[in-house]
Amino acid sequence: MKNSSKWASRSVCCAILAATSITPALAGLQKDFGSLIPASADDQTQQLIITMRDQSPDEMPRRMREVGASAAVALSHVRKMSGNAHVVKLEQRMRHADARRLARLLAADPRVQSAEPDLRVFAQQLPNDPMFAQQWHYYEAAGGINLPAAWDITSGAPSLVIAVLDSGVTAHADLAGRILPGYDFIANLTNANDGSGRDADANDPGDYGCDNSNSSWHGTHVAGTLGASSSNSSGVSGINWKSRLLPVRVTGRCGGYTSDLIDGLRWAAGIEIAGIPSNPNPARVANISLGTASDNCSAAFQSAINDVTARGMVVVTAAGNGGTAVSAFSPANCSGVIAVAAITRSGAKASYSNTGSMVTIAAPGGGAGSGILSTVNTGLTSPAADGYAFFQGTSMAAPHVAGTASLMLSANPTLTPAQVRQLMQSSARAFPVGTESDCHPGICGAGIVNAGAAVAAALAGAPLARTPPVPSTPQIANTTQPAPTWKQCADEGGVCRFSGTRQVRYGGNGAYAYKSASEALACSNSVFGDPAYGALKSCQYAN
Ligand SMILES: [Ca+2]
Ligand SMILES: [Ca+2]
Ligand SMILES: [Ca+2]
Repeated sequence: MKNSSKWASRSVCCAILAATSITPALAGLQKDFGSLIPASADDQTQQLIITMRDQSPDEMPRRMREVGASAAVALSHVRKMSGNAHVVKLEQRMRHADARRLARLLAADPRVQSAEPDLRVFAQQLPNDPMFAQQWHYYEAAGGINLPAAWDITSGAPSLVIAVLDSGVTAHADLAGRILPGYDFIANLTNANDGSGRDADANDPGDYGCDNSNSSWHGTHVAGTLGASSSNSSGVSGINWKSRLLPVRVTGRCGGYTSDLIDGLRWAAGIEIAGIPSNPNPARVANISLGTASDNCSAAFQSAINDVTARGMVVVTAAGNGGTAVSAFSPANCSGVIAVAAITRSGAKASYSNTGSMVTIAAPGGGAGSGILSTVNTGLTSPAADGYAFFQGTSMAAPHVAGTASLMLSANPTLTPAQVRQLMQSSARAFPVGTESDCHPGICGAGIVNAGAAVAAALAGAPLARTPPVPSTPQIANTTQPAPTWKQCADEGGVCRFSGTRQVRYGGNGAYAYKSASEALACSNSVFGDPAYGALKSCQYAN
């Protein structure tokens, strides 16, 4: 058991039809609903359920085609189902979130009573990791986060990135394939404990040797909760099974400096840091299970949080383990963060948890005898063998919330950080009463994070996209020039390869930046600039 007070601180493309008029309200929203997606993805459908106001069965296939044409999508009638609704097929699969946006567009048609995606459902699947049964914090009614219900909707989008600002991550079989190359931002040689200042190796060499302490493997434990290899018949389960983890090393022996944390946070979000190579994998979620006693949020830290939040990053941080007021603990007392208090297995307030009105939400951090089980290393100093251990603390509570945020953004990448926060709070579970130390709103946040309800709310809350900007190259078919067909070539962070010189676009959800290139082009913000939205970005070339 670790000392809980330690802070080591988106075709229907090309189905452009001219036969029917397009109502002005819908103009500009036709075009693309999502990018091409792999056939293996769970969160996709090729069907809608539509109920017409005129429910007579006459010429339903033609009427469905006309409704689709008004929205510039090809709809083919499959069959009438119960309740006077109809199953309608799309030309190709699209993600559930995109299908929901399309359905809302169709529902705006006065001929349509209702339209919704025909979501694919799956048997409730639990991971086969042998230690999952000991991870009460994922599923128990009193102190768990209702995670299996979230997994029914998504276990994570492969293109999403979660930054782990912590002590680095050490090699572990149950994290294999889950970790991106990160960066080590520790400038101070004593803290670094790896013989050098800042470097490209974010592995945790151990943080032993401060007051004779053993190594904590704090970052490895937090990373395992966020995203251990799951349903791999080995070890523990992580909250997110598919999104990638970006280790940003900011604490080591005897902690670390806020200045390194600030630089690391901006870098994680894809902001350039002088002297450091660009981050090719900008994160949408950052977990900061770190902090320090401070009566106010430092101006420099608040500025960094504002910068990364403006880029769509959700910043989750621990409320702190002092058992005192969260207002005296930073960065939990900074504006715009999701500050997480800890509850025990019974759902009671954890004795160590900081509390107060600045807490956003609560999550399991464990208590004596019932900690949070995740990945560690067995080395007392330097890394030795893979291990698993129960830790407790708000450091352990925060990744339950950051992991849930990553699943919400996987289900609906258009959500802003403020929307993630609001949906997470409104879907939270009420604190149990009659524990020895009840939590309640006002001291422990809106409630206990409910991953299943939060991810469902994220999916249902898909906002209708704003009108896409007019692209710099012709997009819509007209009588003289056909629109190009776009071929998917890379996810964000990858390299788009093609033959000859072609137009390449980067973005999603109808918003794209365009470049002309020969042979290959990196699919990243730094090459294309950042389209105003389309958080789940990918690249396609004109075929
Ligand atoms: Ca170093
Ligand atoms: Ca290093
Ligand atoms: Ca596992």
